[in-house]
Amino acid sequence: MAVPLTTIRRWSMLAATLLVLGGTLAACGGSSGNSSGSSGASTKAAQSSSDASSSSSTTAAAGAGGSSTLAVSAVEKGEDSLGFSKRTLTARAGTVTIKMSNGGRDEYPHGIAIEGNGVDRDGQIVQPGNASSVTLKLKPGRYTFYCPVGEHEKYGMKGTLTVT
Ligand SMILES: [Cu+2]
Repeated sequence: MAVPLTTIRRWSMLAATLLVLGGTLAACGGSSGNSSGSSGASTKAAQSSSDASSSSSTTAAAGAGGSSTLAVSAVEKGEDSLGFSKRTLTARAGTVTIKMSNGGRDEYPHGIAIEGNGVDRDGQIVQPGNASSVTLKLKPGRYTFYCPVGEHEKYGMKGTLTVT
């Protein structure tokens, strides 16, 4: 009699723990100040994937479509003249990653972000000598990639990502 009861308790404890874990994942993150909505929730899940404990539950399946990785570098011509090495990028629909390298001789921190068609996700902001990347599952359409630091987008750190 006691054995099945204990077993049931153990299972319900496990279920409760999983629920709490799931709730924590959804609640934390959000430092980038994105608007709410489904894309916001997935942003948070991806950002917390660095927690070892959550890696198994937050790994998104790639699903249909391919995956592509695009590379750009930050370009600094002056305090108010910034940019990326490319103004246009193209990718096939599916999982798209943009990796932005912030060169070791740069002066400012930079990051890479993608926005458009209901998605908006920021990669990390990194100091010179490091790379920032952002990964999103994208449908065909036009998106903007930009640097989320200060007014860098206004000073030229943006471009068009076309997904076909
Ligand atoms: Cu920047």
